[in-house]
Amino acid sequence: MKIAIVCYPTFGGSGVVATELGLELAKKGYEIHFITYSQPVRLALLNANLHYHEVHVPEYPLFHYQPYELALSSKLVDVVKYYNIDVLHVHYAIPHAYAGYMAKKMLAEEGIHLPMITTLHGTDITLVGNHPFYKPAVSFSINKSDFVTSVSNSLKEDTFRLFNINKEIEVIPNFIEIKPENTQEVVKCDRAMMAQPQEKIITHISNFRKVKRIEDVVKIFYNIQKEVPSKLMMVGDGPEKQKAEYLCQTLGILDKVIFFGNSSEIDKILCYSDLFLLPSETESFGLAALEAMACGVPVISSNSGGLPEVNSNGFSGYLSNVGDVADMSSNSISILKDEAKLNQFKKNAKEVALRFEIHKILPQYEALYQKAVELNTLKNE
Ligand code: GMT
Repeated sequence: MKIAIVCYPTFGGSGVVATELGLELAKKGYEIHFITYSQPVRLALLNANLHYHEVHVPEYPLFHYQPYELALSSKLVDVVKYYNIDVLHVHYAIPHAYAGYMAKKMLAEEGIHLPMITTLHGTDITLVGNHPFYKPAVSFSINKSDFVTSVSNSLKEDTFRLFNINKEIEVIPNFIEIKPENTQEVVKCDRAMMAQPQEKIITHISNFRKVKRIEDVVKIFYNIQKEVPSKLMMVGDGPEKQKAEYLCQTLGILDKVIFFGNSSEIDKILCYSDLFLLPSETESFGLAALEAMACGVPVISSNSGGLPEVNSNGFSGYLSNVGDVADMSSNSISILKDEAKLNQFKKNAKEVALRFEIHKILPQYEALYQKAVELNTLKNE
């Protein structure tokens, strides 16, 4: 089967999910075509089944805003025709579902019927898509998709609550590839490079946007380091990073905090981490938390959105109300101060992550592709 995948190529969760999905499908023999404006960060083109088509948007002085959707839908039409694509899978509704629908309509004019699956990831529904300037177009393109999936039950409920949707939404959670511990792929863990043996390592990974509540991360760590010798690893980049740096300076903890910037080697950081902080305002799923848990790192998170579907309270970590820095701090300290509890939570985190192992989730996508192709065949008969 030939599948075209449209996604954002950046470090965000939706792009990571789309890329990992495509890579795994290619390994299984599907022909995968990524279509986006630059090569996805986790995409290594080392498989004959993998193709990457770059969308170019030529600059023209008249355009105050470059018409990306137009260029994307034209590119889709070309790729679908040239490679005989069977299914189009768009990740993140804005503007991908809209551009996908336009491509579908253009292709239909030429007698080519292309089924489209839209996967909703989070902020395309809860923050950005919900804005009145986008809402009608987002509702329209979700309703015009042949199949719709969301990454958690919470996101599915949010979609029905915020939009006028007349389609079914199937929940297919984020997934993780767990590498067997005895393979050469397992990363070399360089803990000694980052901290003294008696220090605990706390980690946060995100795109440093407002929704991540980066200042809460710093405040929680400030409380932790007063009780437990520790270091904070801040991984990622974004608009809130500078504020976090200033706050660390004001609190006098700059020497205990390492700002890494964006990294495509998060395994190498997670392997020596003892605790992961994700106090987000909202999180449709929390892929970063799952990635931490898969490396055996317990998670201290807020209880917003889909996080309770991933982080099991009192087992793989703890959940607190958004903004409750005191509760998140005392939960962190209670785990970090008690070595036996910490080791148990590390084991539990790995156990919960196993539920989202890629080979358990992938068949749901494969079944959906099959359904989409069959429906299309029926339509064409
Ligand atoms: O977290 C972000 O801001 C990035 C965003 C994205 O679209 O790339 O992540 C969203 O999609 C991820 C993959 O499905 C989810 O795991 C994240 O929870 C979700 N982020 C939010 O809902 C804030």
